[in-house]
Amino acid sequence: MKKGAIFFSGLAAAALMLSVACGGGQPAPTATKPAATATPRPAATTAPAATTAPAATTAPGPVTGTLIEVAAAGDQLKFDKDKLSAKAGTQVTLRFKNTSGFNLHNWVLVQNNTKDAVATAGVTAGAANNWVPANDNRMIAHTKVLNAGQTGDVVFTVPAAGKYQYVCTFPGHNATMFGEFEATP
Ligand SMILES: [Cu+2]
Repeated sequence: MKKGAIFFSGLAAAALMLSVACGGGQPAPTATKPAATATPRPAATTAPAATTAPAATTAPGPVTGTLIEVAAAGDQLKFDKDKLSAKAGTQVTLRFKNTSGFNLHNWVLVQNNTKDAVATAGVTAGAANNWVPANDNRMIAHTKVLNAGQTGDVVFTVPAAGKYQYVCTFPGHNATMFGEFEATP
């Protein structure tokens, strides 16, 4: 009896040492980590896909977020407002009325002090691309080119607080047809 009990406890101790040596406790915590980080990822990636849906139009559509209106100053190569503002991070529907009787115009929101460079790149892009460059990170949002008398919307998220510019990139208009866009905190 005594010998057997010692032998048994010796085996139990050896088994315990083995399980410790194998690090039996380690796989459990590492297995729970990926499960915890995997769940927030799909939720975060589905959100931007849904917000990119609204596109620029050549007719007034439903308003998403705050409506901001701007127009051409009649037949002048100018906007009727030289300053616009909106709260950073909010959604806005910018509605641009081309009140001209004959001029074509667009409304393009760009990084500060880049209006002329973006307009030059827009000329290269051509009429088929609404006189705006493709995939240009200086450009934040833009309407389509609107014919005389047309009204168009573009829905976008206001960028980080700071100063930006808006400009018409139709060839030859950017020198006079622009304004300041302030994203307020
Ligand atoms: Cu114009």
